[in-house]
Amino acid sequence: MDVQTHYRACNLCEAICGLEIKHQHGRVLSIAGDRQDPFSRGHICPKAVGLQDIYEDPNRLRRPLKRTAAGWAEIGWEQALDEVAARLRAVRAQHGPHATAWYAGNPSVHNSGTQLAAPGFLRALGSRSLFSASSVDQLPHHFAAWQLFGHPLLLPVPDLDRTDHWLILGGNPLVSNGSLMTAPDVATRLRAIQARGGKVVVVDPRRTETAARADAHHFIRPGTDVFLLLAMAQVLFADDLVHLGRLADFTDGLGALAAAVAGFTPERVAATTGLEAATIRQLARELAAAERGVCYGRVGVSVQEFGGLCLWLVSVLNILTGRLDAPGGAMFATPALDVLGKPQAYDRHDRFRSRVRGAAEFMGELPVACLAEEMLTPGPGQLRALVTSCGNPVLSTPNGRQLDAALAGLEFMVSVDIYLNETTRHAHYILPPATGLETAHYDVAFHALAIRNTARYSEPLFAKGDGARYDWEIFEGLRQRLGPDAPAGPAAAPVPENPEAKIDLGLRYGAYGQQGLSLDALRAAPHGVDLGPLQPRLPQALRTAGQRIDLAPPLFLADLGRARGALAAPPALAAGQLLLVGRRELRSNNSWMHNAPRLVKGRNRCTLHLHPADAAARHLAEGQLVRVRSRVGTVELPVELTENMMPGVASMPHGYDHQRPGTRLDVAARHPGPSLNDLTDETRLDALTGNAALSGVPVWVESAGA
Ligand SMILES: Nc1nc2c(c(=O)[nH]1)N[C@H]1C(S)=C(S)[C@@H](COP(=O)(O)OP(=O)(O)OC[C@H]3O[C@@H](n4cnc5c(=O)[nH]c(N)nc54)[C@H](O)[C@@H]3O)O[C@H]1N2
Ligand SMILES: Nc1nc2c(c(=O)[nH]1)N[C@H]1C(S)=C(S)[C@@H](COP(=O)(O)OP(=O)(O)OC[C@H]3O[C@@H](n4cnc5c(=O)[nH]c(N)nc54)[C@H](O)[C@@H]3O)O[C@H]1N2
Ligand code: SF4
Ligand SMILES: [Mo]
Repeated sequence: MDVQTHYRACNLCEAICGLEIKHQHGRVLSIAGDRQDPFSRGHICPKAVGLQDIYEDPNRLRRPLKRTAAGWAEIGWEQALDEVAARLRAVRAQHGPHATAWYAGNPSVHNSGTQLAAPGFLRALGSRSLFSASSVDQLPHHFAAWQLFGHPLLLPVPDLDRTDHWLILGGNPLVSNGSLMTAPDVATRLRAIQARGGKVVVVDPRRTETAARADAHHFIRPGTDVFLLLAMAQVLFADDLVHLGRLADFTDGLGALAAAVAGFTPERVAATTGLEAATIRQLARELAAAERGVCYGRVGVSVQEFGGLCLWLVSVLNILTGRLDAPGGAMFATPALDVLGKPQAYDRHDRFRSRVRGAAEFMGELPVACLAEEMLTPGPGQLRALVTSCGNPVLSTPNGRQLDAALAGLEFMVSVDIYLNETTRHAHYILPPATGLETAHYDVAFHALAIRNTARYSEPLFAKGDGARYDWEIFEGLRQRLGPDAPAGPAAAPVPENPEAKIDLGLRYGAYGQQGLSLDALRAAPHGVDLGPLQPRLPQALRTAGQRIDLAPPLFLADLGRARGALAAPPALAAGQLLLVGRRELRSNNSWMHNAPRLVKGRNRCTLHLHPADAAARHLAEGQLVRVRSRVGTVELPVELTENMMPGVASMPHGYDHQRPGTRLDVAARHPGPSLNDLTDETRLDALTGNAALSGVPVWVESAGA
């Protein structure tokens, strides 16, 4: 057979780059960017080749595993689904439906099969003990979208291709390739802003790879962005720079907002944030003065104690300057497949609370920072079982060691996952779906968050392996065995609902259905279709009462009390303490791609970055092994000295520690690195949204020999 070419979208991150894959005899020969993809235009990052590594990885699970007295045993799918369903039903019968928890990890949203089929399984499971990576990532974004625009999934994205001024807080898109902003090839788009005379400004406690390409960078003390943003709003009012434009017709609460921010002058917040008052004024005035400008905040401002307020204020700045829903500002995509549901009032907040800590539910979820305590604390309602899908919470959630211990004590655990890793080693069964190059893909989530309207469907490159199952077949198999009308014994042969039918239906009834968009139309366009630049959608798209925006929602105004308290009495650091923040690396992807040989080769990337002055004060030299200690744990790793860190701040990547026994990760286990989440503290939370405050953890750093 000749060499063949396959085109598909990469599903490893939010950028959904088009790939051109050469293959022959069932083997990948090369992976390159698809230059005919109208959106990504040939761009890829080094992680794309990881798709080949995952496909070929001998450690990747291909058959269900069952824990036995003699170790892991491979079993057949029907046996696995029957036994897992029976165990889940037994826990439900003995302890009630809510005693089984669910954790959905990051790749859930990068898999159309999981995304479309897991909800049916969850309905059959009937538990409200639902947890996901959202509460270590982006609940503040959803909370602000719900309060301002009426639905947590109505997330505005920066219109990069038309803006002249891009203010970035707590995001490093040159490395992460963008988040809650699907924008393949950020580097080129960023250069284009500068080429048309625009400006890019970064606010971050680290001079990041993005900051290095920006026109300006300002250090900020971790966790204090709320004060910067409040002061910027204050400056807009004080300097008469508020111009709502057409937003004025459907925006309320301007007076209440002005009153709420009045006390937060730049002078009042300067010392706390570490920014000069003049710099804060300049940031606000430049944003307002730009022809087209946009403020964008991401993980760094979301995973902190005032994450909800921060993401509210990011949108507030865009509204006050009239840039919401305007070209070059913050706009809403018009996705070809829209999953928003019926336009009814959104009420999924605080309908119930977590048992131990009393944390409020949001979007049907509880904060994952509460997961371990719900398993470890005895009493009625204690969690007894766990289902994980696409997640490695032992490495990804705060105080991972505590969760590690809690999982070991569960009555039952099952993981839908492709690796035997730090989390799934505690499972009684592991159900591995076909993945990556073996699956069809339509990006349900990220076309809806893209900076340009596009749609792309990918056929599987290779048939799934003999006897393998797709993720949606697994969830459908469990759903049918779990529902109220499911037979007690083995189920009849499942008749799964194919996700492709759902995608086709969604496309036909979607915004471009009348123009003929359907699954067949996308199949005929293997490089994807361009549906044009973002279009203004307000006020029609608003899901709020009367389709109006309230700039000053009571929940945010009430939460300002917490911020005022923190400004009046900042949490004191003990002598010698530093603040620890996270760091992403280009060749690493959260906790799970360290078993890809092409990605982990080279130097050790799991290092502690420290400013030379902080190192000198502790008598630490470049490369030395240091001990980092927080309230919850201690880890050791080498230190790298760099002026790119703000003095008083240290950074290290998350997702490491593959040395734990019982995993099957031959490549990853050879590469050192402790887990950042053995230091992060499960008690630090954004009280408003339930998101973990992973950033700004107080730590001590000393020589490991001390
Ligand atoms: N301290 C700190 N902690 C963080 C962060 C941080 O910045 N700092 N970032 C947070 C963020 S933003 C996120 S999103 C989370 C991510 O944390 P998680 O939700 O744990 O997600 P991943 O680490 O990406 O783990 C992916 C898991 O999915 C499995 N997997 C991969 N592909 C598939 C597939 O196709 N099907 C199935 N069933 N499984 C698959 C992998 O084997 C792995 O177990 O981490 C969070 N944790
Ligand atoms: N290569 C690679 N790409 C990825 C991932 C990966 O692990 N590796 N993960 C993917 C996932 S799940 C996500 S959610 C996205 C995240 O995408 P981004 O949000 O771009 O992620 P980060 O690179 O973590 O950027 C967060 C920045 O916030 C800064 N920061 C920390 N604390 C604060 C603070 O208090 N204030 C301010 N202003 N800044 C602060 C950090 O120094 C860091 O530069 O990336 C995705 N892409
Ligand atoms: S940027 Fe993201 S989508 Fe693009 S090739 Fe890299 S991992 Fe894949
Ligand atoms: Mo994430």
